[in-house]
Amino acid sequence: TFNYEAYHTIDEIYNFMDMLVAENPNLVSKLEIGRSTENRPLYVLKFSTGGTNRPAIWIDTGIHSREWVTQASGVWFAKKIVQDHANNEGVASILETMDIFLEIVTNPDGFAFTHTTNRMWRKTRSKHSGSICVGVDPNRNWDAGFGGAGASGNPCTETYHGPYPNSEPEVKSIVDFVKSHGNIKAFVSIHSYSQLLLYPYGYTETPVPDQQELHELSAKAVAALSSLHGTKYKYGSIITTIYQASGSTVDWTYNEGIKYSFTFELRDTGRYGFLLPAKQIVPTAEETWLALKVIMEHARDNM
Ligand code: 0X9
Ligand code: ZN
Repeated sequence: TFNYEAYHTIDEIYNFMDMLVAENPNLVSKLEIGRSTENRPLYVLKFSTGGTNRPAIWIDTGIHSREWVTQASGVWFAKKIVQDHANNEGVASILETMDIFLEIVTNPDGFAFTHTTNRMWRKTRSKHSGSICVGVDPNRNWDAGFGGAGASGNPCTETYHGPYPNSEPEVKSIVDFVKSHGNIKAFVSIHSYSQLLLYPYGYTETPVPDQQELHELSAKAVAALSSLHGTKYKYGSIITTIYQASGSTVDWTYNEGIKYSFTFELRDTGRYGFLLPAKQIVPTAEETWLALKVIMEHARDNM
């Protein structure tokens, strides 16, 4: 049986996904939306009780590979969805009308590299002519304010935006999936750390048209999160709350028409940072789930 209180390798997580599908074939399926630079499959778990192309929630974890509590939380979310459905509680009611898509290992090459070579690897593992440096920041590679302030054109930096938008197959595969699906109502991209709930924009100070609704929804989500263990979160737009970041995921999804586009920065605030002790995985996932449920229910009730 799977240990949710430990960090796992990519093989262990891929095995977990196959087990979950095998044990719950009427709820869970596994899609391959593309391949990484190093040809690893990009798997997305689909949770669906039926219908065709139902309105959907997207959740991704681990787009920055070193943010290990996020992939670990993604695994816990997958199990939680299955359990809630079996017990007809929690997210079960959402699954009556909506599908959930969950990409746990969104940057598999980077994640493998954090296990084999460099625990602090953030980027993808693509190569670039004219530079010895490897990797693109997959949270600067999206086609929203691409190449603007808050990203770098230098391949040797941690925020290198890449040669052109969607140059990274890990990003392009999601872009293609979102466009071809066409019915995604909420998109949540999960990072660590800093304890923040953020909504667009990151590339411009111009507030989004839905700023007030997103701000109020953030307040509710953060209140739910904090109610469990007292973890304190701040919330607001990316640019006003953390810093300017161009070409980031949720700016693109928002501009694509997905109103409920959010990014989390999970625990902690810097004591352990990316090296969050495994003892904190389950509490982190549990509290985050309460906020996710608020966002999912709001999306369902406002579509
Ligand atoms: O710099 C980032 O990409 C994010 N922080 S992290 O430490 N996880 O790297 C913050 C950027 C704001 N988030 C999004 N725009 N999604
Ligand atoms: Zn990140």
